[in-house]
Amino acid sequence: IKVADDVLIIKPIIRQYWELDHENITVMKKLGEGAFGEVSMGQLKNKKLNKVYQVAIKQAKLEKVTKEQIKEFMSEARLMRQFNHPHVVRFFGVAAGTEPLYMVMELASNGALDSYLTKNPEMPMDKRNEMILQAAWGLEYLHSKPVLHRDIAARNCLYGDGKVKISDFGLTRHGTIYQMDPSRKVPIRWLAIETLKQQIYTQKTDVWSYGIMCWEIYNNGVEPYPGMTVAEVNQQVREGYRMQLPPNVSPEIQNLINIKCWSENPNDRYGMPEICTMLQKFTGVVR
Ligand code: ACK
Repeated sequence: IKVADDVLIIKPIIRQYWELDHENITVMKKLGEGAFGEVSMGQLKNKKLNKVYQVAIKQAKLEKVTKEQIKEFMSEARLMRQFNHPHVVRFFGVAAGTEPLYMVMELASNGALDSYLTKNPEMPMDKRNEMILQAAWGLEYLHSKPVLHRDIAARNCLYGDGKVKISDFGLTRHGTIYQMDPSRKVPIRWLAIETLKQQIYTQKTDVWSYGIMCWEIYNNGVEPYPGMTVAEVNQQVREGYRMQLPPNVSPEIQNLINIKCWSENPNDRYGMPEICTMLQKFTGVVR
């Protein structure tokens, strides 16, 4: 196999305990295209425990991806292996002994949250409220690690067994503050005002994006700021423009999103623990 200088990046992880063998992984049906290549459903065998898991498998083909992308794939794997939470997608490991690289994770029966929302427009309000609470639990957990997700959006969550699960940790970083290279492509519609202005990421910018994702959940997965171009969003959010939620969303939740997620001053926003507390009280749903 031609691996050229990428070998240097792959070698150190081969001896890790979370390395899986290709022979224990069966790729079955293709689910879609991810950032690094195909995502498929399949099976993972654990020979010691004599168990077979239904899993999702992300593939990365070395000849098709850049070194930078392989690094991202590996850093995603490295981060994910420390997570253990019902609302964060479970990570089984990486098979990196040969090509293509496999990242193996929990299979979410309903796939990506944005497409689930699009396909199920008749969903009752109670279920939407519970979804935003579940996502809040997942993000609260990540912030407790502490990591910043930096790309909270319905497209980066999964839905399965009645649970929202935060996924796609490609941009996730350890710590509580992160300054990004201004030349990188970013999801403008999900960004907080201070990220638009200064490329700064904090727990409070994740909270803003979480608010945008709540908006998606109440709007059947429609793209945020409908009818506006990215340039218009960038300018108008800086000038104070905020989206409206549908009128049937309860005033408490309207307030939570408008004030506690989208205030211009990050100090006026809630942290994830406060959001969880508020939503638990409001919905009466407990952990
Ligand atoms: O909406 P989908 O079927 O759900 O289309 C996308 C596709 O792969 C490309 O990302 C699906 N997908 C990704 N990860 C998982 C997973 N862990 N479980 C189930 N489906 C997944 C996603």
